[in-house]
Amino acid sequence: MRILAINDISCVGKCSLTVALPVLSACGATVDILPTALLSTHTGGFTGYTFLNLDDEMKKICDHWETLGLQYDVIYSGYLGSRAQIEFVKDVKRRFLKPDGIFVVDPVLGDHFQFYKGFDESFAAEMRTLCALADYILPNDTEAFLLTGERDAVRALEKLASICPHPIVTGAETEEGYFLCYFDGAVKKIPLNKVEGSFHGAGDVFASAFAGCIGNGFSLAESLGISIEFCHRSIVRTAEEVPDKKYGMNYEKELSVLTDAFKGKFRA
Ligand code: PXL
Repeated sequence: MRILAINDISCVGKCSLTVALPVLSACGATVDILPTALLSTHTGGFTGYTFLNLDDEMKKICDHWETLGLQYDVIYSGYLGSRAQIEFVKDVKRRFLKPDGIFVVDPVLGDHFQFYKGFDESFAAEMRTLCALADYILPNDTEAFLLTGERDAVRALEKLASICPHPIVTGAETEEGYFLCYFDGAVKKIPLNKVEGSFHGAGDVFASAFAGCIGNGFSLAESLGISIEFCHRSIVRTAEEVPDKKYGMNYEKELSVLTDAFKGKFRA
């Protein structure tokens, strides 16, 4: 299974491509990368970080790839550095996704009901147009709100289901409890064990595992089950081991959740 991960390289802080590469490799995938930006750290909690937008380089990289005839089973996009990049990713999907390939979009916009630095309403509106081309989207509760204007995660999910067949809202807090909700012909809910605290990079850990599972032929419910288990164990470990959560998740020693799940299951 060959997957293209489109995301930034944050050199420190364990998110985006530095997470996608090892996690997808543990899922047995051949992972190619299209970096969107190069940062000294991610933008969540660090100050003074460097940011190099790779808009022009992405175009050159893709023009070269076209001469190689590359085609992907899965394209998984995450952090995009500009509105122009969102447009470009639509083009990448058209050029490089196999006709029966799967397009997974993590619409990275924000957390704690706020935009990440550099993003705004017009960026969210553009991101919605990318979500409309996806088979699966994985917003957190904040992103579901920023995409739909609905604070209630289930109502947001219902709105998202009108633009994408399989929206998945990764953390919904209601009076009923804490759960992941997803749409698969109808709204479905999976209860989650909440660990107190904020875990930077959890969305990337989860989305990378999900893309690896769904691309390898696991069902939607199976893919969610495996990714939730992997992400939850990584969060528990991070809560115990990482004093400063902006340095990201200690997911590495939990990769066996994925390698075990994938025993005998790898697509060529
Ligand atoms: O994990 C999401 C993410 C990805 N990439 C960059 C970020 C963030 C969240 O802060 O800053 C650069």
